[in-house]
Amino acid sequence: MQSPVQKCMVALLLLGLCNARKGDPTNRSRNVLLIVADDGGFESGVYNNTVIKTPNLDALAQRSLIFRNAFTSVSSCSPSRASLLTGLPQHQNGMYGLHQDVHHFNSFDSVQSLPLLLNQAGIRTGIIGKKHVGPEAVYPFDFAYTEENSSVLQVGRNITRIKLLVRKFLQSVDEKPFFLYVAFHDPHRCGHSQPQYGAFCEKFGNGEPGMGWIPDWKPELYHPDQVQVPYFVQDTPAAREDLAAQYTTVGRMDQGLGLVLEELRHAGFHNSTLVIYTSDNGIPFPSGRTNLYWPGTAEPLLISSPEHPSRWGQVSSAYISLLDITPTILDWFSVPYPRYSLFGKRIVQLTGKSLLPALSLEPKWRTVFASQSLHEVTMHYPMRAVQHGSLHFIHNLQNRTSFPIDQDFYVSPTFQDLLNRTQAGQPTHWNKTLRSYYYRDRWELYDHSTDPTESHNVASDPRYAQALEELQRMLLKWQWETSDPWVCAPDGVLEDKPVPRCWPLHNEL
Ligand SMILES: *[C@@H]1O[C@H](CO)[C@@H](O)[C@H](O)[C@H]1NC(C)=O
Ligand SMILES: *[C@@H]1O[C@H](CO)[C@@H](O)[C@H](O)[C@H]1NC(C)=O
Ligand SMILES: *[C@@H]1O[C@H](CO)[C@@H](O)[C@H](O)[C@H]1NC(C)=O
Ligand SMILES: *[C@@H]1O[C@H](CO)[C@@H](O)[C@H](O)[C@H]1NC(C)=O
Ligand SMILES: *[C@@H]1O[C@H](CO)[C@@H](O)[C@H](O)[C@H]1NC(C)=O
Ligand SMILES: *[C@@H]1O[C@H](CO)[C@@H](O)[C@H](O)[C@H]1NC(C)=O
Ligand SMILES: *[C@@H]1O[C@H](CO)[C@@H](O)[C@H](O)[C@H]1NC(C)=O
Ligand SMILES: *[C@@H]1O[C@H](CO)[C@@H](O)[C@H](O)[C@H]1NC(C)=O
Ligand SMILES: [Ca+2]
Repeated sequence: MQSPVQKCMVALLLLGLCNARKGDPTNRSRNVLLIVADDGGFESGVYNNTVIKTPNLDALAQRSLIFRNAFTSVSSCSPSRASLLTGLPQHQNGMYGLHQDVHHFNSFDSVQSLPLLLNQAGIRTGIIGKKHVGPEAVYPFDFAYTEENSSVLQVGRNITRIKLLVRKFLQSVDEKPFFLYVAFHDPHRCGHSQPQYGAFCEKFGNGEPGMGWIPDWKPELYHPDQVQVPYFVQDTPAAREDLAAQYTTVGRMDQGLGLVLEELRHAGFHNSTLVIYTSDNGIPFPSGRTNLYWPGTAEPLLISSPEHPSRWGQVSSAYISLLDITPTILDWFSVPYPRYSLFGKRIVQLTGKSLLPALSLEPKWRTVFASQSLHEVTMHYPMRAVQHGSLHFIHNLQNRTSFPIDQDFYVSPTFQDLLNRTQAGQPTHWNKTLRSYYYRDRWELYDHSTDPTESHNVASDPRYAQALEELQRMLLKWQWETSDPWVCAPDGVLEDKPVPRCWPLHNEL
């Protein structure tokens, strides 16, 4: 029997890590702290919202490279987290939709995830907050306080509890480097699960009767008149009130982030830890979460490296995918991606890239891909998309069916307001109609250089014919490279033998 330490040494030797660490004259240990917001967006000072108070995010940004063109590859919680932790899009890692309850999606058993690879390389791993991925064997963590064995409100929204758990993790680290993943449940909606705490759980722990108390939280309240209504949300009293509640919850997360970073500093890891802040999917408003439009996929992304101060506080325009996070963290730890296949002989390859070079020099990255299949199990609405510079192209594989609405968003004040106004024939003050939201063109192409709000679909404009063809080609190439089972949909059937190819259905699509 080998002791865990011996096993680790063997693993390290196999990966050539022991040599690398010995050969490194500074022998500095390198750690990673990954902080992920749940349904967080651009409600922060660093992203130029001038109303909301997010002093801790803003301070982190002063020690970070700030990305303005970062995108999730999928606008749904479990699929996004699985993609973040594997570097593989949802259609390749198997997490096609939500993990919990009846939805029951899981990644394939043989997927080699980031926590698994880091664990094998002798790096201590921890997760605090919302995990929402499985199976356990694919996503193992040495230290885990998640919804699987705690209350998600406590480990995901109670910032005092989170602070104490981070402290516990940091006190228990040995000489090994660590990867700590703090996954806030804030600022996710609450109306569907715990309406007593408000639409965004903005009252949870505020000290009022029945709300409990979070000792470290000083709630910031906002008046509905104050909020900045994004272009994709209707400007009505109901939506403004919804946004004001969201701001208060973002404020709790911001204060939590401050506490987490203070724990890191206090434990002496401030100068050896790569800190990454992002969110899993767009905000839960129309065109946001569950959509591949800009509001559904654009994410905040701050990367703070103590070793790369030259670009601190700068804003990068490079196009970044959250599929790049796994390659970035592997690069930081010098852990190679293994050679293996999931099905058949095809070797799994990461299509993302390490973002570390961007910390020194502005890169020319211009292309990101996206892929969504479901959210809830009933919400099959496959979409594939590519952004290349200012062009955003979306393929709605099954556009003849109505775009599905999830349970959580359905009961939200903003969506109820849209339904009520539409039913009553009142002005919605919305940029879309329910009809146009439910029924979409199969091909959507938006040119951000002239149309930043994605209001005009130019897919059938002859001036974009060549660009459209090129984008379709790029997208299909990526689908083949990432073994997308939907690659032939909606007008063909994929047959793997003798060589994978699409056979026509003649279904007039
Ligand atoms: C590198 O640091 C580790 C942990 O502090 C220590 O055990 C090891 O001896 C150091 N190696 C060298 C070559 O200094
Ligand atoms: C915020 O606005 C300023 C001034 O327009 C701009 O220079 C900066 O890049 C913006 N920041 C982000 C993150 O977009
Ligand atoms: C949750 O699991 C971790 C081990 O992963 C364990 O240390 C911790 O005590 C558990 N917490 C609860 C509340 O059961
Ligand atoms: C938050 O956690 C702290 C520390 O565990 C606890 O004292 C407090 O009661 C919790 N607050 C709520 C609202 O659950
Ligand atoms: C922090 O790390 C950087 C790069 O490794 C080093 O140059 C700097 O001296 C360190 N600062 C402190 C206060 O240790
Ligand atoms: C779906 O896309 C096709 C092709 O662009 C279009 O003709 C049709 O109107 C779209 N919508 C529906 C509901 O079929
Ligand atoms: C929508 O209408 C229902 C039924 O009349 C009402 O109960 C609800 O408060 C309304 N919600 C909004 C946000 O207008
Ligand atoms: C949506 O709103 C934006 C900003 O107000 C505007 O530029 C755009 O033209 C609007 N789109 C539609 C379809 O009305
Ligand atoms: Ca989410």
